[in-house]
Amino acid sequence: MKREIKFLFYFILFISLISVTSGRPMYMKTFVDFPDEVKVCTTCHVQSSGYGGLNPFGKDFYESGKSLTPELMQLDSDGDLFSNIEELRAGTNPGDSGSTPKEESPGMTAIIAISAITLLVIIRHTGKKRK
Ligand SMILES: [Ca+2]
Repeated sequence: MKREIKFLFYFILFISLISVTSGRPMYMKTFVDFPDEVKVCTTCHVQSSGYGGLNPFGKDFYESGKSLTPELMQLDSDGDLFSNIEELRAGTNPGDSGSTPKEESPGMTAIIAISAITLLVIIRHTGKKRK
């Protein structure tokens, strides 16, 4: 009985090591120019374990010869209205329609520009009244 338990322990350890080392880090090199958020298995797979198959981007990536072709970059694999290149640059998942780049807000530059224009209009207007 002890021998069988020992065998089972080593078998499970062996299987665990195989599953850890059978990851596909070579595909991660393809995404070297993009944020770390997309250098994960779920960029192409449904699950991080690799089970569940490929997501829509993973299928398109596979069909494009496992490389980031210009055609693949222009596609919107997950149908969320953002192209794959937009999503990869933003660090969102191009294979998950629930993961999208955030809408850009006007930001401080626009607020400062509007304030400066308003201030100039007020100064000109009050300057004309004094004359
Ligand atoms: Ca998309």
